[in-house]
Amino acid sequence: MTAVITVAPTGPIASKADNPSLPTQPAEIAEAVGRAYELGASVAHIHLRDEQDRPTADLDIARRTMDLIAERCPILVQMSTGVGLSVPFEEREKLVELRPRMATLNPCSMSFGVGEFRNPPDGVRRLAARMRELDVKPELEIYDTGHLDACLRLRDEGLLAEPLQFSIVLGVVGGASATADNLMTIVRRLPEGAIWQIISIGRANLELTAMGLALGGNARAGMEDTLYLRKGELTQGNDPLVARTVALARALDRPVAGVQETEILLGLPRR
Ligand code: KMH
Ligand code: ZN
Repeated sequence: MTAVITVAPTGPIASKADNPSLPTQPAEIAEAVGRAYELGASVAHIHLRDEQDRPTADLDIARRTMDLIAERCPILVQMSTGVGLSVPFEEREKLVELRPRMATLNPCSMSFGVGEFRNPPDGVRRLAARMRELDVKPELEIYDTGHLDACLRLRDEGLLAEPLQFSIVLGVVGGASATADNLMTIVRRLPEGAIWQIISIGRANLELTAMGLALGGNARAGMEDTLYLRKGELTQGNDPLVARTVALARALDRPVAGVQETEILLGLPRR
């Protein structure tokens, strides 16, 4: 069965000092996303940075980035409402007003590395309801089993439409660690008909991405998740990470899905 590959080119944490090939400005992000599309990605998970490369929810920067991507390729934009640890939730949630096809919904507050990732329950409900009104499909980012339970409560409150689309995010310091056992535990608990992808942060990125694909999940690739192609070797941009993940899928006899097929597989509201 086909696999949906998402590119996550930037993320909220790394800087060009960590890896000089990190795309941070709108034109750089659009270029990286365009190349990822040509390599087989059909979804782009977008974090925005301001002129000083700091995480931002600035709507003008968001609009410009989305426009530049749309000029380059028809990839489906999945806007991060996680944005960055330093950006208030009340600013982050405004990003869905631009009506990207998808946006992330992080159901729980948590420790996140050395910082705190704030997702207040009333704000999460408000954002879920607004996304439903705007036909923006939530990509549910779960970092532990309790986050899955929180999403099921949102569904039972009528705030999330089926099929639920999960990212199982492992390896964040503050969430479940990136182990095969944790992946299996969460996959086993997903509700019937759920769609999911593996996001493995850091050292175990390759192994758990391969495992997630082998289990029938979709997969994410990009410098948000790892700055290294292999131990001690910085990746030269997002291309090698995307190309490797596409190759993993194909090696597992899972062709990668194009944009139209992805819209159906992810249950995106028709526009
Ligand atoms: N913003 C990070 C703290 C998301 O994209 O919604 C977590 C994150 C999740 O990147
Ligand atoms: Zn993100």
